[in-house]
Amino acid sequence: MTKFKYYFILIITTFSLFSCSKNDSTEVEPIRDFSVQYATDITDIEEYLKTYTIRVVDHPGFTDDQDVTYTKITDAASQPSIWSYLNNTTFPKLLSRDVLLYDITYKVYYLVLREGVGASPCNVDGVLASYKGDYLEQTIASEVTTLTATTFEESKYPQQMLSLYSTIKGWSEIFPKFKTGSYSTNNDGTVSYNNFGAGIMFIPSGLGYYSSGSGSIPAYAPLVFSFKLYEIQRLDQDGDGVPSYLEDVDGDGYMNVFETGVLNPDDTDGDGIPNFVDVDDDADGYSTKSEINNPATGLSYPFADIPSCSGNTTDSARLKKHLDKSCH
Ligand SMILES: [Ca+2]
Ligand SMILES: [Ca+2]
Ligand SMILES: [Ca+2]
Ligand SMILES: [Ca+2]
Repeated sequence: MTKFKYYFILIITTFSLFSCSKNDSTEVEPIRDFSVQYATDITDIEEYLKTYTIRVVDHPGFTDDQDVTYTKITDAASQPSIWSYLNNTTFPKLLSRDVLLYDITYKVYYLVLREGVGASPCNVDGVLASYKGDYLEQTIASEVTTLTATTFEESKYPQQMLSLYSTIKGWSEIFPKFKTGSYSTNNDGTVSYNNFGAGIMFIPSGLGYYSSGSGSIPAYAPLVFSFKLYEIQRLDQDGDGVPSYLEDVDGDGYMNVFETGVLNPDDTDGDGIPNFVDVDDDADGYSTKSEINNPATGLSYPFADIPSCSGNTTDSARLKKHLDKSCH
């Protein structure tokens, strides 16, 4: 009898759970598998590269210089595809960068219209940039699927620096491949930019907004950004007095952030916290800020003048004391 009672309760419970989920009208789609979505995205991006052509404004000194318009190819003979610039020896030049994130290697294509002549940001610096963003999606009309690109944002006159540390991953991976230009102040106080880096990046959704989308950008949409890099701002994320780009130990322009246990070339003491966000880079118990302080002036040494443990300040290959655990 007790046994029967137990089964009865179990059946009721099971049924009520089942009917509950059945009546649930707001079903949430589980987040898609990243590798499956990436395969879809890269197919769409490559289709876009092969079926669209660009027109670039050449108007030095004016705000529309290097503006880009995209057009779907209707005449292959007169309209070169973006793909036709792949590994070109002159500009425009279509290149790609492999980005490893959560065990997936994303290929990010970027078109270099112009490299620029100034300095490159590292991947955690601030950038003053104008940009136009499009998202890609497959739309179905009359049972025909078509890849479409929709512009969601255009920022022609940048007012503020954007930190690559907090933008989408795609931006922080591609901006370091470009340089700023030169600028001059006009009589009316406005600034003219010349010879700045300009390009287009093609970002899989896993390095963009992925399942969340953003504003009018749908979930899982690959993004196409044309951009111009006007100025950079060197940031110091850990506030130790050494700008982050000078905490890039292997000098590749990227502050790597890896999971603990993975050898990170930008993490001197190997504690899993890369130097640019580690206040004690060599784990000697003394903060970097205190180690690079010049007792004669009470100020931080300029980076190039930070001495080694033995006091050497001229050997360019010396290990600076804030990275040497044997002194402080
Ligand atoms: Ca720093
Ligand atoms: Ca690095
Ligand atoms: Ca560290
Ligand atoms: Ca230290």
